[in-house]
Amino acid sequence: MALLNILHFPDPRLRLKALPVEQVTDEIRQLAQNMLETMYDAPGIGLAATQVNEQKRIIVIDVSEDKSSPLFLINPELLASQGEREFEEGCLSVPEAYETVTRADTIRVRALNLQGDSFEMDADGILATCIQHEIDHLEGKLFVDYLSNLKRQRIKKRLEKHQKQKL
Ligand code: GNR
Ligand code: NI
Repeated sequence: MALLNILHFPDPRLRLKALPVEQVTDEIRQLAQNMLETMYDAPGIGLAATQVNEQKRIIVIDVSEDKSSPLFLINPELLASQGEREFEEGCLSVPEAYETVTRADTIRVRALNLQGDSFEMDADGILATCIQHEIDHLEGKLFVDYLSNLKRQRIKKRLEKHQKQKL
């Protein structure tokens, strides 16, 4: 197991579109487990491979209080979405920014599990929000893209300043 480095906005690598996983190999399983460990360590409720500089369509999620419900979604597809729901979102790639985003309230998703088997699931509430947030990452999209230009620029300036202090 290993902790992976999480990229921060406005890193251009967060804008890359992830490629489908052709086969769920031991290497993919290892990456997914390392992503889960990195997410728990952060701590966060979801992580997309794009955030750890891997352009592969892999998502890990656990919205439980006690790390009891890890969920691995490989090549996730949004099959259906219904309704609207506002949620205060944050992102491990956009530290210390929390803003309200409107997304679908109920979704149906198809994905491969760690065994490489296809499955479908319905989600609502925070799980539905999180899955949509993570699928966005695989498309190179961030929650700040839903905000006004002014808000996004403010967040960008603040994080760029942070980044410079570390160099
Ligand atoms: O940890 C996270 N919390 C969160 C809260 C509201 C909506 C989405 C999220 S996902 C985020 C972790 C993350 O950045 N995943 O990409
Ligand atoms: Ni995120």
